[in-house]
Amino acid sequence: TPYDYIVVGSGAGGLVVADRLSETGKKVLLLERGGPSTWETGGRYGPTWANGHNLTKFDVPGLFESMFNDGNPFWWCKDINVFAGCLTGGGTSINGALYFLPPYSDFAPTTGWPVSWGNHAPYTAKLKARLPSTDAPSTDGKRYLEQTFDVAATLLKGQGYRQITINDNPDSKDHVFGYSAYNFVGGKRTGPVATYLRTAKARKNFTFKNYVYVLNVVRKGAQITGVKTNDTSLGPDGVIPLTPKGRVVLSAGSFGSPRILFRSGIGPTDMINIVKNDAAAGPNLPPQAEWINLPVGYNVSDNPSINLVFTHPSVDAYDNWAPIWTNPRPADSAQYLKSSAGVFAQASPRLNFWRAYSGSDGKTRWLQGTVRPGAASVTTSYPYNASNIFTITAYLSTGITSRGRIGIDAAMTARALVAPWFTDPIDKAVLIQGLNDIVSNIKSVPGLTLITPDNTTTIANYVNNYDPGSLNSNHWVGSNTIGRVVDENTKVFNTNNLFVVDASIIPQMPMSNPHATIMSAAEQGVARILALPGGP
Ligand code: 6FA
Ligand code: ABL
Repeated sequence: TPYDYIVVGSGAGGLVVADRLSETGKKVLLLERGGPSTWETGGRYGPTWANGHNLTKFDVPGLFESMFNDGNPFWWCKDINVFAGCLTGGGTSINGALYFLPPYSDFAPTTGWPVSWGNHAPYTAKLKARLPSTDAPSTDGKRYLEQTFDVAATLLKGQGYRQITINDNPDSKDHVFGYSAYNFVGGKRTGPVATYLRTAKARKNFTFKNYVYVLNVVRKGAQITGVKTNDTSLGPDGVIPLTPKGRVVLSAGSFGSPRILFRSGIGPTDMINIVKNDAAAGPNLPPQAEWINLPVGYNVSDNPSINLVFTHPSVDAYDNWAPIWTNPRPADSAQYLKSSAGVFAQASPRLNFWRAYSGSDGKTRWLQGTVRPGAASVTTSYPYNASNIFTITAYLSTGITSRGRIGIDAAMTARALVAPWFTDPIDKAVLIQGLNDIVSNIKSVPGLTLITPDNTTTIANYVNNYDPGSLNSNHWVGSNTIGRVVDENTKVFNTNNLFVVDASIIPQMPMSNPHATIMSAAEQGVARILALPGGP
């Protein structure tokens, strides 16, 4: 059966879009390549300690760190060579759920947005109304495992930082810190899955399908007539048609949406030629005369980030989160099962901070920091007490000038063809300065020791020798930049009825971990799609 709207991908962008489209009563189909995630969506992958409680890995916030050391990590996209969630909820079902409402600059013309997008406030207000934030996610209102907050707060106050409630002051982003903010509700992962998807599913005109992989859009010149999927039960050759005035919205993420465009004959010629040479995908391309040349995959950014690892005698490293899946601290798992309270009601971060820097080119760049117990890796010549370790990750965000490129290889794996970090050495210089500032007054905090890098390595050498892949922050944006690939209504240039709404349209690094900004952008994008004449 034909649909008025087909939305591809159930992540941060796609769920907002699909829910708002379905509010209008039009026939909406949401296709997700992955399987279920939280219990509510049909997911059943939970720790044995939670048996009988209807809880999965994706429901319990305190299981977040176990995403990275599981024997069967079925939630990662296998054909994207960096972390990306391929399941109901996309990234929002596996991420740290840090949730920071956007400041003005996230949508300002100076960061590349069309002028008409400048006032994000009504859209962010809609988001906030559906999905509130909290910086005390435990249901008893208490905060747990706060030693790293206290140590880092002392350190930062010595550098002129002041404490705020982060989401009460979204535009205060210089020399500020606060308790980490999340979109957990009732001590559980909530995100767009337990809000937008829930309301969409309650509507008769809305259909959601898991395990459907969209290969390409079917088009005749500028007109999209449907999508081609891997599921031949859905239509001849797996093609699902649109109604005559129907529209497709791609929300397959910063790697997934460009790949679908390439496979639909939209993008740079070198990428479409890779598709053409693929035995399976090539025959689905439109004739070469109908290829649409757009800079899909260019102007990509991701925060360059560097981890500093410390010890402090007061810190409980929480066994570096290693036992949480199979052998948690009994009092903590019991408390969570009883009342959705305690350590397991929160992901690992405890404190976030921001500071503005001006670079030698006169441009302002913002640094964001995240503090958490434990560490992903330790390299040190010091003896140290592993039960006291904690990490400060420093991310360079809004204002970075480095850019990379996303594309596909011959195996059709989506990857960075040009890594986006430090292509401009001034970004690197600013991050080095920021890291030096973070440790500048370390001696004023008794017992605080920097162990990675240790005192045989300068910060500058540490950054210069950092494994480039480890600079990845999982915050990829820009591969379908608004104004270059899509117009200000999020419509792909030179098409009649193809739209993109996800992280890929964002022209430059948002201020913070980006999923709140992506959802605000989706609220605004879908409002524009609905307001645009000519639709169903
Ligand atoms: N962002 C935050 O704001 N706070 C965080 O704490 C945070 N943490 C993480 C994190 O810990 C990790 C490990 C990762 C990978 C990301 C994190 N992020 C965080 C970033 C945030 O999750 C992403 O920026 C955000 O989810 C991106 O939203 P998008 O809507 O652009 O894209 P998604 O990846 O969420 O969703 C795409 C969906 O499309 C997926 O469900 C995918 O399965 C589906 N899809 C892709 N190709 C498809 C196809 N061909 N057919 C059908 N479905 C497809
Ligand atoms: C984010 O926004 C980042 O994308 C994640 O990388 C980060 O989680 C979360 N938020 C929480 O701050 C980190 C984990 O804490 C590490 O254990 C892990 O090694 C790293 O992600 C992998 O990128």
